Amino acid sequence: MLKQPGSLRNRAFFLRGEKMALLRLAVQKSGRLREGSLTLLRESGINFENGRENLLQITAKNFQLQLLFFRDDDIPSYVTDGIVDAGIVGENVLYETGTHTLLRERLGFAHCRVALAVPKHSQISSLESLSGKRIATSYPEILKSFLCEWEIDARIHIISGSVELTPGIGIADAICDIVSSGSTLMANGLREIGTLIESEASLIISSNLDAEKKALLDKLVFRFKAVKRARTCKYILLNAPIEKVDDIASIIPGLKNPTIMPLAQEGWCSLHSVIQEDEFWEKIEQLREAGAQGILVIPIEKMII
Ligand code: PRT
Ligand code: ZN
Repeated sequence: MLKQPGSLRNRAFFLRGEKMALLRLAVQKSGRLREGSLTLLRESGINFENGRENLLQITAKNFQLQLLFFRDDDIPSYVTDGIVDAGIVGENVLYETGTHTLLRERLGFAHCRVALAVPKHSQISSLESLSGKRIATSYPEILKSFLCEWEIDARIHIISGSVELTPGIGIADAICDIVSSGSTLMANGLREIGTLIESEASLIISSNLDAEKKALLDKLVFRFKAVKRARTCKYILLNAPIEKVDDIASIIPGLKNPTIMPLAQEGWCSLHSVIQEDEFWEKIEQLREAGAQGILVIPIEKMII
């Protein structure tokens, strides 16, 4: 009897008798990276079952891709050992595990930093004043190399979680931990005194991929970049009097030049362009001053350049 494709789904794609490779991508099983990773894949046009958190693997329906779910700390070594071909992890984990060379592409979500913090009223006000002090952290390697680089002789107290509580119970004078919004530090009466590294979710890849998997990976990276770019840009449309077009076009040059089209009303035209989200308000003010009217700003779904 013919085997149903479902029974082969975790091994390889079969297409008209031909066996095709599956790119194996490790994603965090549960935690802060899981949803962002799955959303990025979906926005990249990759469909897969809406997996329950206890699923260990899923195969995409329309791309030669298998997702495998692990704890984030284990992903770099699985990539290095060839158990998976690629993975998505926070850059902080790469620094901590000494695997930063695996990084292929920063993915633009789960932004955070590894930072030093001390109790609000502590005498410690500079990096130098950490000398001789105890610093609690779950990131001993990042902290060790930072202290070494700055020639600070402090003691590292390794702790696996709830680092922010340690100064309050007298275990440490300072902490080195992940900070995102800063509200955990504030809630625990802590003040940030310095950043060791910035981090975001990153795609890491094995150095031993065959040509077929490399091609699949390039395709995936191409899609990730298009989604990431679109998330940071907006499409802008506006009306302008013809005599102001040059000034306005110079404010929003877009990818090459703005598209300029005449309006039905004589002496007016419409300009279309792309702007970076973080320049948005500044540009809008400049455009209004330059005489733009009827400004529309629209999200972009994908952006290929
Ligand atoms: O179970 P597993 O080992 O897979 O997960 P985990 O518990 O080790 O990691 P998880 O899910 O907490 O975080 C995964 C990754 O998300 C981290 O390695 C970072 O790259 C990234 N990330 C982004 C964060 C945060 N933001 C973050 N805010 N990781 C942790 N935090 C914690 C931080 O430890 C602190 O307790 O949130 C608190 C601070 O947040 P703010 O917003 O109050 O400053
Ligand atoms: Zn972890």
